[in-house]
Amino acid sequence: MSQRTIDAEPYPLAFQPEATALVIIDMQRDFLEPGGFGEMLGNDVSLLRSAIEPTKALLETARGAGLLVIHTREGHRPDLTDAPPAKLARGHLEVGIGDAGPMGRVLIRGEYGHDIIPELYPAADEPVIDKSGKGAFYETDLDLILNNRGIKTLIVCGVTTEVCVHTTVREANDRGYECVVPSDCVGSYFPEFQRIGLEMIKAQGGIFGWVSDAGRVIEALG
Ligand code: C5J
Repeated sequence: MSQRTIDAEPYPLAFQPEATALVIIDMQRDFLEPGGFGEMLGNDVSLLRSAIEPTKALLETARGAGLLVIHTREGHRPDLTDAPPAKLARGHLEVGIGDAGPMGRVLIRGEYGHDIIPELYPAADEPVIDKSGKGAFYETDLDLILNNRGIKTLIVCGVTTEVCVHTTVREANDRGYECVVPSDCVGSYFPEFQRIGLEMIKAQGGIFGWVSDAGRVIEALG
């Protein structure tokens, strides 16, 4: 196996491309486009769009380098049997999870709004993990897929930084994976959460991961 290094904080991350996966979290219309769940929660969804181009560049490089690429989607079964009542009630939304919105039923599998944006659409051979929670390991087969492929290092992109990206990186860290988050490939509706969320990952000697950026990760994969 070939050993390489990603320039990152708090210190360079050694990795082997064969044992590394790119994981793209929840780049769905429901979070990135007007009329979806993100907007229903009162957010300015345009704030997430800066993550699209750097993630696209990294995705193309990862595909070229032969990395395992995994996509996730947050959402629920049409009958909502996998949606905790507490999640459905949260926020007292006028139009919430399961209700009809401009892009179909909000956060429901199979609906237009639930799918991944065209810029980052999964290739036919790339696993898509449908998750009902914020973390990509919770009640999914992600850990099984990664283990079967001998994956040790995760490059984690997507939205939102302090919610599903953070939860997934924390879950991965507890399972023994080394995670690097490219700062320009993640997005938040709250600029201060974006900044602090990234600080939290790399603080205390990399308490649960590393932070880099698309350019430096692409260089390491090149
Ligand atoms: C949220 C996510 N923010 N994908 N989901 O509810 O971060």
